Amino acid sequence: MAEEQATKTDPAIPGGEPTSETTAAPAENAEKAAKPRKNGVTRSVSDELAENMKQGWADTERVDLAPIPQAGHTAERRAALSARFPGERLVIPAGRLKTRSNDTDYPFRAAVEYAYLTGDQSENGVLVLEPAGDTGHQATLYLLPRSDRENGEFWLSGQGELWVGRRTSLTEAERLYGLPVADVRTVPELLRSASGPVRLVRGHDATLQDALTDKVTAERDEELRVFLSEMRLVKDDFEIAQLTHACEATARGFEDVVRVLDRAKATSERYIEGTFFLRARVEGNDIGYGSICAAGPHATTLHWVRNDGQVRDGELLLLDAGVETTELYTADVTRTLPINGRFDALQKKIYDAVYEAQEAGIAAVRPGAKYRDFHEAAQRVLAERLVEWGLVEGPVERVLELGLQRRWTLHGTGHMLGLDVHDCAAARQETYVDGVLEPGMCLTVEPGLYFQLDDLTVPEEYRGIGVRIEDDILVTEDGNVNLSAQLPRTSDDVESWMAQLRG
Ligand SMILES: [Mn+2]
Repeated sequence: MAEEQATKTDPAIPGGEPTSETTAAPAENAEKAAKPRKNGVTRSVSDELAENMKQGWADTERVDLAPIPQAGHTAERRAALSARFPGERLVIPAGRLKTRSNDTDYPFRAAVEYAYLTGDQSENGVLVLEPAGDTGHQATLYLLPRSDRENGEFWLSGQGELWVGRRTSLTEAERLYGLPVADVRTVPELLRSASGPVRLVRGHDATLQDALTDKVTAERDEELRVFLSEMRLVKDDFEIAQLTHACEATARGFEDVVRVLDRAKATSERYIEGTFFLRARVEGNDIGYGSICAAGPHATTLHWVRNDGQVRDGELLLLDAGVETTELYTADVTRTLPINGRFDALQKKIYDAVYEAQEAGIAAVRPGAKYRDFHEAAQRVLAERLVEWGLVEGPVERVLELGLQRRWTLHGTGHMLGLDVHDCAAARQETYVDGVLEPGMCLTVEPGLYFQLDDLTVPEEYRGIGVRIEDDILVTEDGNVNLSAQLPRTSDDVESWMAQLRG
């Protein structure tokens, strides 16, 4: 009933013309708004109220905006993209809100390709590079404009500014992002009527994919996605500063956790998850991935994110967590901590072996080295220890050749890091896994040993112990820098750090 009344009393609300593609976004919004929203209160709108709500609002346009700090970098990234695809129209969407349930949405996170090329993070945004001149492109950013006061959208639509907050105006966005900005509601029609070759980053915006369905091919679109992934293998100065900040904030989050271990013991692993999340939200945008807060045997489950277990003295806590900055770059750090502050003899033996493997891995990170080198260096150390401990029959060369150590090492030793925790995932094998390290690459080195609770091939005392140490390593001109070195790594340093924090 509220729905009917809202649309009847104000026929100008977008959505009255369902055939017009350019009003698709507001139409959805108007539909949403017309439903009872928030507190289950239904709204009926008199003509007098509708008229009243149109007036008496101050002009809040900002003319004092400076470009975002990475505006120069995003321009360079767009130039590199332009040079790779001359004469082709390139469409890079931010993505849309995803429904969580009924009228609530998941927190929005812009597609990394879009954030990387624009520095913007608005839902529904689209970057279009139109061929211009002989080889270049004209880039235009398409965004949802500020809510219309005249047609009531700003207070009657669920995505109106009164509900979700003020958006930047298109003119403000031009100043912020350093490129022309236009109304995103024109994009589907623009793409439908355009001629010439087009490529789209798929998977983020079904409306654009529909609009381009006859013009794009999966193969050509994949080439665009691969290029944008490979572009990000080498980080620029802005990105390195972001990753550095992400690691610093993450280190503070780990300290927070150590300080509340007693409260975690009184509750559950959730206390650790919540504690780290608080740091991530206050210093950054979010956590970069689901925090793994794995106490005791949970440490042997690689992606333990249920985090609902007990935290007990005498066991280890494997904490794998990262703060994501406001510009969406994430750290990815793991420490394995004795919950009572002291490793026992076996825990220390296993921990020290993983530390030694990580040291060997980090030492193999330098420009010109093969990407695979640090993994192989770390695996060799772990295989040596496993043979030494009598858990697998040597010689070490045989173990490595057959991969027998992998029963307990389980995963690769690292991955690229950046806007995605597993960054550059679409890069081709020859540029990533079979590639060579270059200055500006940032990757994790994270060996581990995991003895499952039900592993009958190891002595009982090993079972239920899992250790991983993970740091974020930047390749430099002459070697590497450990961006997460604020956190201790040796077993002795971990113990004294914990003692200090717990006072
Ligand atoms: Mn990792």
